[in-house]
Amino acid sequence: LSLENSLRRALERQEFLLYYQPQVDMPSGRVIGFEALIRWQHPQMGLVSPARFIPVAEDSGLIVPIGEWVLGEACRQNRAWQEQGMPAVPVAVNISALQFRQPQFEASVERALAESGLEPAWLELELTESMMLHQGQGATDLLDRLKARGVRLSIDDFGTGYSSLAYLKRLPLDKLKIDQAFVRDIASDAGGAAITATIIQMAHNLGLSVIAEGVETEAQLEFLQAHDCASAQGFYFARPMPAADIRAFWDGRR
Ligand code: G
Ligand code: G
Ligand code: MN
Ligand code: NA
Repeated sequence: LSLENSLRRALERQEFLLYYQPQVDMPSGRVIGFEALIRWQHPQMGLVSPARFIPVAEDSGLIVPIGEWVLGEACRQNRAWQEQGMPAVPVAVNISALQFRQPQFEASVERALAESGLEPAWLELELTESMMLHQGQGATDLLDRLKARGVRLSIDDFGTGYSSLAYLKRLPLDKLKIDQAFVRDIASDAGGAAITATIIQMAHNLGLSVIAEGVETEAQLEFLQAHDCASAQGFYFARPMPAADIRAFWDGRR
């Protein structure tokens, strides 16, 4: 059976699950949100990495129903955490370019919110620079409407998209996520450090929040704090983990 065919059946067989990776405030270490990251528990292959199946899902169009499932499940889980008494924070969901271009995308966001009862402010959509590049007025209007609803908008992998920066002032964005490649190079490469510092500064100047991704070491953390980066995500703080482990993680931090 091809990966694509297995993928096709995975939704109905409920083989997907979401892991969640905490995002923390610096220097307090307070949890300020979670990123939802899909995993595929295949009955024979075991846990399949999204790096392997997301490209297949994108090429086959299956990313659309899969992405709709992710939106619904992330909203449902975040609402459930709130009902269990955890402090309300946003859950960030990765959106594929193909999913974003579907006419029903906005309706799928609304459905996820309505079915879960989650307030829009506790949902964050992770978009990419390349998605902004080829989009016209329709996409700007769509983002304006989502923003007016209270949904948060961030740019994932910021700095890798080869796009013009003009969209940053045109679109109603909330946050830039500094790509892990720059963060990884902070200690070893003057270029990585310079780019990271510049993105932080630019975000401040534009009134956007900024988060560093892929933080793994104390040295990276120190650099980020010295450059006023207010939040971070990475193995240094926590790996992505199943929803059931998030409660314990949170309790251990209070
Ligand atoms: O969590 P991990 O490092 O395995 O993720 C690998 C890649 O898969 C990352 O680029 C991440 O953005 C992407 N990814 C993870 N979950 C989702 C998802 O729900 N939807 C989409 N479109 N991409 C995802
Ligand atoms: O493309 P996106 O930024 O959504 O990808 C997130 C991916 O980064 C996930 O696969 C997640 O598992 C991975 N990730 C998260 N934190 C770290 C980290 O500290 N180091 C590395 N190498 N990968 C990380
Ligand atoms: Mn992401
Ligand atoms: Na990223």
